Amino acid sequence: MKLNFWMLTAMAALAAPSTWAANISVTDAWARTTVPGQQVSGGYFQITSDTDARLVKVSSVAVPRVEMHEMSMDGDVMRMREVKAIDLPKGKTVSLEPGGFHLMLMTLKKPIAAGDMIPLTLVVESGGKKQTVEVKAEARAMGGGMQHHHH
Ligand SMILES: [Cu+2]
Repeated sequence: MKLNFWMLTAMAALAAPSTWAANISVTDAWARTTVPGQQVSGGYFQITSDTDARLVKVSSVAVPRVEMHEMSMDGDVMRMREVKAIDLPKGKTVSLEPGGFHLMLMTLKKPIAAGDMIPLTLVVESGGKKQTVEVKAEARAMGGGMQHHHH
């Protein structure tokens, strides 16, 4: 009985949005296609929370390692660094895009082809609690010269 109770509780928690949970909307999720041998790609999306929150982790069952990075200008040199969290101010759309915050999809085992759907699990923290948001990023080729080098 005890086991059943906890199982039901766990299922209910998964099924029903709790009252504390932030309302997170993620749009235009995409990932960059890669060529054979390339082990690193970038992931991007727009995310909005209806309450002050922070994106604290992103993972994917399809990608061995996912990091959150920020690109910024250091003098006239573009640099990027890993960030532990991305702030999601209430009601503000935060863009992960080439040249700013982005996901780094690392240690890829096989190339990402155009049209591939990359599942992403976002962990968002608000009011000291965490919730997950499932997103699918569609792989697209990106033209233009800005290469995303590994560190
Ligand atoms: Cu990066």
